[in-house]
Amino acid sequence: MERSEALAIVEPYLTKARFEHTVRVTDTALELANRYGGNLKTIELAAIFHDYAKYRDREEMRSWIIHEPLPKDLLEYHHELWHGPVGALLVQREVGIQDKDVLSPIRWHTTGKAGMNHLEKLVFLADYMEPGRDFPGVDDVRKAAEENLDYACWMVSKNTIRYLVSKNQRIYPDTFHAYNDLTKMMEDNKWREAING
Ligand code: DGI
Ligand code: FE
Ligand code: FE
Repeated sequence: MERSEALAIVEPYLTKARFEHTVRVTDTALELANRYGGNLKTIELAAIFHDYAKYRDREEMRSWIIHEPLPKDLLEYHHELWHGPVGALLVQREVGIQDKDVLSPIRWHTTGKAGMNHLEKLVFLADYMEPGRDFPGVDDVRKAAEENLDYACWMVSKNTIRYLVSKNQRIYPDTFHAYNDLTKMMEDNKWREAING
């Protein structure tokens, strides 16, 4: 599927601001793929559709989670988490994309998980650091993204958990699993000074 066709499918489901975010995530993911590798067509489609379900009705998403083979524990956590797993399902059902390499980055883009694959990391990171984002610490993530993909993802994971704690929010287990897994990777890669600094 061509970029323009994919964007035309997603646009009606998003607000103008979210559509512009989607375009920036796509360009950022493609820049990361140029640096770190990855199939450009696959990464482009995953990025374009990553927020496909963002504005679906909450009760509709709840119903998908209840009736489809999606983790039921999602229902115990903030509904903001639902658009990733439900999005992957609907992109498969409604758009007809069957490629697992496109669907899984959509599935995991909000929480991350342990053992993220390369494309999952690219979308996870691009969603966080696209040029329209203004999170505290985002410039450090952008700098890290020029050096080491895992290190940058680790910072995203850490910043997200810190933010959620500051908001007294529950943290979904996969969000912790992503952090623990990336922290272990940093230790194994002797990035201790980055962790301690
Ligand atoms: O859809 P976007 O706004 O582009 O970005 P996103 O899908 O990464 O994140 C949506 C929100 O989800 C963001 O504010 C962080 C939040 N989030 C990520 N992990 C968790 C979480 N919220 C809760 N409550 N628990 C989590 O584990
Ligand atoms: Fe999202
Ligand atoms: Fe997004």
